[in-house]
Amino acid sequence: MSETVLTSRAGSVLTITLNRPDKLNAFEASMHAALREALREAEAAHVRAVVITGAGRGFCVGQDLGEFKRIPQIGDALRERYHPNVLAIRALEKPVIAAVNGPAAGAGLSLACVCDIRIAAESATFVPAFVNIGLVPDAGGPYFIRRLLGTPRAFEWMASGRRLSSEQALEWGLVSEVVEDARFGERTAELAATWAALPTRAVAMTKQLFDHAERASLEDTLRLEAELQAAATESEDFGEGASAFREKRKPQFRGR
Ligand code: LHQ
Repeated sequence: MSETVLTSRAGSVLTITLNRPDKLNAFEASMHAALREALREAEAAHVRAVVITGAGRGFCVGQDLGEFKRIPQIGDALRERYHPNVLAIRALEKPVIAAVNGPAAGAGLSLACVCDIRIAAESATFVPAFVNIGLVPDAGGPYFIRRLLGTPRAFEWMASGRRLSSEQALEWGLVSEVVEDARFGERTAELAATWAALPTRAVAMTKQLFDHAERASLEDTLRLEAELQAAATESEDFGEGASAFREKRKPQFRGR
C-alpha cells in the first residue's frame, strides 16, 4: 500500500487515513489507487465500519493544484481516478464515516459528502473551493451535496464558494456531530465502534435502499424494500435481534 493512504484496524473498524499532511491531504495521482486498495481492504467480512480521515491538520483539500497542470485530460482524470472511488464507497456494504478533522475543500468536500455519516472536529472547515478557481463541483459533490442540503441551499453554497464553519455545518445537517478538537480521535473511535456493533447487513441494505430511492419510483422502491426485507429476515442478526427482544436482553450482532 502506498504511504499516501494508510489503513489501520481496531476491532471491526477499519480507519483509512489520507496521508499528505503538508498538502492538507490534497489528491495526487497515486492516492486514488491507494484509496481504492484501502476500500478493497474494507470489503473483508471482519470489517463492519469504515472511517475516512486525514493526517495532520487537514481532512482533504481536493485536487492537488500543483499537479493540476500536468493532467492532460481533466474529464478522463475524473472518470478514471475519482469516480471509481465514489462508486466503491457507495457499493461498500458497511457504514462509511467521514471524520472531518480539518479543512475539507473541493473534491475533498465531495469525498466527505459521498460517505454515509459525517462527524467534524470543531476546527474543521468546509470549502466548496471549485468556483473560487472557476470550476464546477465534481467527484460526486453535485449529487451528494444537493441530496444532503436540498437544491436551493446547495446551489447557493456551491456557487458562492464561501467557507462554512463546523458549527454552521452542524446547523445545516451537513455533519451529525461536532466535537472539540482534543476529543475528536476518541469520539470518532467510539462512534465507529457503535456503528460496527450494529447488524451490518441491515445497515448495508438500508444504505442500498436509500441510494436506490433517490432515482427510483415509489413502486420500484416498494419492490426493493420487500426483496431486501426478505433477505434481512434470513440473516443471523435478525434471529439474534428477535431472540434478544423476547428474552429482554441486549442483542449481540455479528454482522451476518
Ligand atoms: C494545497 C492545496 C491544494 C495543493 C492547500 N493543492 N496544495 C479539479 C480538477 C481535476 C480533477 C478533479 O477534481 C477537481 C476538483 C477540485 O478538487 S478543485 C479544488 C481544489 N482545491 C482547492 O482549490 C483548495 C485550495 N486550498 C484552499 O483554498 C485553502 O488551502 C484552504 C481553505 C482549504 C485551507 O486554508 P488554510 O487552512 O489557510 O491552509 P493553507 O492555504 O495555508 O494551505 C496549507 C498548505 O497546503 C499550503 O502549502 P504551503 O507549502 O504554502 O504550506 C497550501 O498551498 C497547500 N494546499 N490546498 N488543493
